[in-house]
Amino acid sequence: MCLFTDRPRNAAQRMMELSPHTDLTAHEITAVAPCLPTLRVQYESVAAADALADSAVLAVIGFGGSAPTLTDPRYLRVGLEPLMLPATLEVWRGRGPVECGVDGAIRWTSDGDYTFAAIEVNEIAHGGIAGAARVAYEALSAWCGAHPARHVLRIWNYLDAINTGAGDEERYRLFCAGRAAGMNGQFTAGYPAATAIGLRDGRRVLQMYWLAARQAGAPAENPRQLSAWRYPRCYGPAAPNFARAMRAPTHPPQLYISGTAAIIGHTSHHADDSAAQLGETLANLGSLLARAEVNDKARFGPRSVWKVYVRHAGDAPMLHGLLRERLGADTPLLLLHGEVCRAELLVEIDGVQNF
Ligand code: 3EB
Repeated sequence: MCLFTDRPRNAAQRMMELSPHTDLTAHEITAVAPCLPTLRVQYESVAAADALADSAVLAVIGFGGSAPTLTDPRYLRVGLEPLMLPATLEVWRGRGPVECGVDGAIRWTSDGDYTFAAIEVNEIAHGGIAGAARVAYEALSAWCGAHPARHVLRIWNYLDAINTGAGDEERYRLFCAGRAAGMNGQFTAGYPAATAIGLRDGRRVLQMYWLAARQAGAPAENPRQLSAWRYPRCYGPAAPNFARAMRAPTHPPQLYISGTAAIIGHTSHHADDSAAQLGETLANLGSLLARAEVNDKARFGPRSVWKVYVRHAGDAPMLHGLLRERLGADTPLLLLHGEVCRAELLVEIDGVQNF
């Protein structure tokens, strides 16, 4: 039983509670001056080399052991195995052409409007996952200060064995502590949207990539869920610093949605029932989209893409069936074998909704 006990907040967190960029109403979100074209995020069953031949391509992400290992700086392989569907790449297209660079351990590609950047940090070299997360977020914070497309909209964090360790020694909690230390007051206007998912590759390497833009986005929260940075102490010494979603600075509007699971308030629901957790997760996504809505017809469907992280591969056919029933045949889905950051959570969904 986790009682809600408030934790001391740092100055950045207190500012954020007062920030006009959090807990925005739909009207306020619509009022953010949009200036960028939308990044086109799509799942494509093509060869990576063919996707990379397009000069508008900012990033190509391959999933699992059968995804190629390529040296093109726009390409990243993530160790999560795809489930159910034929091997699919995630392709990001901007306005092109794309410039590439390396700053220390960070490699990036940018079209001037958007930047895709990635870093991998070896845990052993930094005393464990907390040290690796601190180093990764310090590098991100420093990079933000030096790069023109520096407003971070969305971060993905992948780490091995996310639920290993008891209580505050759980690797996810240690990751959160390192992340909070490395952020070091950088995100005073609001945290980016994020995902943190566990791999099972035995490689103790924190892999992080992000999307940043020339103009800041507007974080959005979910009225059905407590903001993660306000989670009480029982979930660990440092709260997870992310926004539930990020409204990109685009016209037409585009919403980047953080990893979303069966959490109401701050409490996990339906332990041991992945179908019920999926229902709760979809209710959370519905509530988030309703809150951020600028066009009431845009909900899921072909103008969105979703990643579904499934803890037990054996649940995938059932979850996929339920998702097709609930979202229809035309909603792009990518099911991945991944571990959610609370041991009792069996499924998590993140995505991008275009309005
Ligand atoms: C949750 O809502 C589920 O630590 O970056 C979702 C999205 C989750 C991002 C993160 C964690 C993170 O608390 C877990």
